[in-house]
Amino acid sequence: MSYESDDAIGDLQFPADFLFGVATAAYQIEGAVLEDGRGASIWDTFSHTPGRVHNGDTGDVACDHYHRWASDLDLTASLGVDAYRFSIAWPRLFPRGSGQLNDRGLAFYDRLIDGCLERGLKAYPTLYHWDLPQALADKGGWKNRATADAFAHYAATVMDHFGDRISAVSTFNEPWCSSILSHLYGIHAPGEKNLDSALAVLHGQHVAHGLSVQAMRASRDTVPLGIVLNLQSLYPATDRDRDIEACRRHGTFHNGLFLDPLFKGEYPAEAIEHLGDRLPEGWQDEMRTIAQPLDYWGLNYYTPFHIADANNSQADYPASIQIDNPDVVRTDIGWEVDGRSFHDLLVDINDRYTLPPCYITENGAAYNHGVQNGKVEDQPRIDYMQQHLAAVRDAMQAGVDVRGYFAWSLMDNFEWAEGYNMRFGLIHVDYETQKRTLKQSAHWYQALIEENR
Ligand code: IFM
Repeated sequence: MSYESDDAIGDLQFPADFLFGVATAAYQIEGAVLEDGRGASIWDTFSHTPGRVHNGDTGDVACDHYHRWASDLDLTASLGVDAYRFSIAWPRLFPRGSGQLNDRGLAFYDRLIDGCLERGLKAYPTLYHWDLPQALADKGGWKNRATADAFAHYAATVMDHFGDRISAVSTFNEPWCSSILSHLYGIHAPGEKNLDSALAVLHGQHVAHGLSVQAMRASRDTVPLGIVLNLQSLYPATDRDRDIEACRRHGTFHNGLFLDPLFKGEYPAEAIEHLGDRLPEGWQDEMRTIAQPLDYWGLNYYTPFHIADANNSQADYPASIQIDNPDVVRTDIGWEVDGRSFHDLLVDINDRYTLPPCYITENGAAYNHGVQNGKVEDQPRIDYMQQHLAAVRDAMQAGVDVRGYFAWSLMDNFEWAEGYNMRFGLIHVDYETQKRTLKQSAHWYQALIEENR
């Protein structure tokens, strides 16, 4: 199914107070991993482990944003966006995750946040975009309750220090990735493949989220707090009953294990029936801590999934598999392009949960166009964004309370296990020279924002 949209910029009208932004994350752009007292994170370890990241790429230098933040913010402001979403590297503030606070780490984010405000950009930091301090990982990481306590302390420190200058704080970015993708599928750091570990990490992160919300509110209760989820838009691969049923189970596992505890204070009953004895002992006592009232939630959205039954009686719940549809448009990373699925997901989640207002905290496409004659002609990215912004607009017309949209990403960057091989930026980065070039899509986004003023 494709989402037919011939919307011109003029048709992409949003309310006057709708927020337009761009997003990045610390390890993907900062580089300078050994500078000013920063400690190591699990992504330093992982990317330096042979065979983990495409081409052996690491975030050691990345976009050198740690040194180029001022000119990068100039470029960000030149797009006309209202807000900049970035993440704070926990190991820059607490090199060992807890204990000694590193003033030089704080000073970097002081410069960055003040730099945003000087340029009229609202600052939207995220606390955890996957760079767990290695020192905490060495003691069990998210499986150790002490990590959740350390995270709450780090969150309170961020709020104490920056709370007077930031517009919102997201606790976690895509906890699905830092639990399931990292501990069950082994694709992201630390690269484990173990369902029990994945469930322990998932629960540990939920607890850390709840504790951090409490700690930040105790520090300052005026800054909006939320969490960013990468929910999946799911379709049965066939109309056979067993695939329809597998698709439902898949949603319970991959979406329900996040939405239900965070917004209802419980895990889905069916997931508990199958997996309850594999959650960490005493999990029941922590559900109230997890389900803190939030001021907003963030949705990161890229692509739909088609799901079939695993046809394997030995498979763990949800015993589902993903099927690739051959006849679809795909981005360079191989992800299906389908704006309709974005609309469907927004409407479906809105119908099934009582949620605070939503921000689209990431949306974008990997296309690897290079610079030719000083230009980057990336029309497919424009088509993608156009289709997905139309989906947001239509979902809002259908009653979903969406308050803003952050394009992923401000600039090409370290795309995790894909290294520098996949480019999601509105701005092209030449990694040899660190030269930035605004792509055609950046100019298009600029014009769209201008049109909406
Ligand atoms: O680059 C990532 C980002 O860090 C988290 N969301 C998905 C993006 C594209 O894979």
